[in-house]
Amino acid sequence: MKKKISLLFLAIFIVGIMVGCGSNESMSKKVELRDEPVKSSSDYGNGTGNISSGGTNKDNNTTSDTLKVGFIQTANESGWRAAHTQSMKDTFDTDEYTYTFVDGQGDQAVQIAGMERFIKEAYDVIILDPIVEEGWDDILKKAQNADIPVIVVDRMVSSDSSLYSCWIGSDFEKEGKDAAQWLVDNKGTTEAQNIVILEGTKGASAQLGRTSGFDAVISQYDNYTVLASEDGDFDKAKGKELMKNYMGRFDKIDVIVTQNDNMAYGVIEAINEAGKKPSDYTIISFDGEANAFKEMINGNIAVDIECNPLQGPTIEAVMKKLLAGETVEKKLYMEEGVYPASVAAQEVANRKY
Ligand code: GZL
Repeated sequence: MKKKISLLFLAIFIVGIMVGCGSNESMSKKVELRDEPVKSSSDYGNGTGNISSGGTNKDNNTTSDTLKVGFIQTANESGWRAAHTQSMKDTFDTDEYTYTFVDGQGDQAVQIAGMERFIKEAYDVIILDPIVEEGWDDILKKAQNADIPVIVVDRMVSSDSSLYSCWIGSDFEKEGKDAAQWLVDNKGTTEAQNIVILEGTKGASAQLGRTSGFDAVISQYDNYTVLASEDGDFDKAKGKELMKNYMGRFDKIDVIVTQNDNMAYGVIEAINEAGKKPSDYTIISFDGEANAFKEMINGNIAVDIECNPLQGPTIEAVMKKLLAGETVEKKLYMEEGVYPASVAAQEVANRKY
């Protein structure tokens, strides 16, 4: 009798394992998105745009003989931005520097106040990521008169290039052209395609370049019609609202261009909440975040145009050349690629932001 019971338990145990494996095999291929939130500005600055200092040496005292490097960031509006800020912190918040970070809070006045303070405190270098391109001449002249080199990064200023040492960032015009060329290469030049565009923060270099680059290519083909191209401010919630607005205004949308991944996440939510599927559209996004690669694996985004935020080491190398009196390129572009959904599964593990 005992033998029969133990055989029965063994059989149940074996069946249980097989069912478990089976359920593993049949597990949905849906890739879970990272659930840690984008860090808020207060994770970096003290949230009020005031200066938060770093760069302490081993015994936690700030030494006066280390190079004083001040970095003024735009805000913390996206995962891309958080990665950019982290790259700068990893590079400059070390014993080699007295590193001070200013959270621009999305406000040019806060950024300018940060520059005023770095000039007053005679910093050795100021690194600026300008929220918008206009309105920098006066403060750049002030820094120049104080003999403090300014390195502009990521976004550009419209000021004359004699007012700053150099610029390091992405070729936004090329990013826009690459997006349009991918679309033409993959959707052809005959079938009618209605496009809606969700633009980034108005006046930001990324918004200006991606918009003009995309238009320069797509306007050459009669089968593509841009129904609307409006400001989503690089923000997920605003992108979601704008997509809802677009879906209410237009009966037929084929292509959705979001000028950063955060707005793409908002677009995907809006489409799902409308009872539709993101895969019913061709969604083209920018930045190349790991979460966007997961959306490509899940069939929600068709292609992502990379915009590399890991600029810290490049900026440090250029800064050292500058301070050593060597000549540096006035413009230095980051290495970037175009990632269609077909490569997302093999690439997602390599994404560093
Ligand atoms: C691009 C950068 C843009 C990103 C957005 O270099 O300025 O700002 O594409 C971010 O995600 O908000």
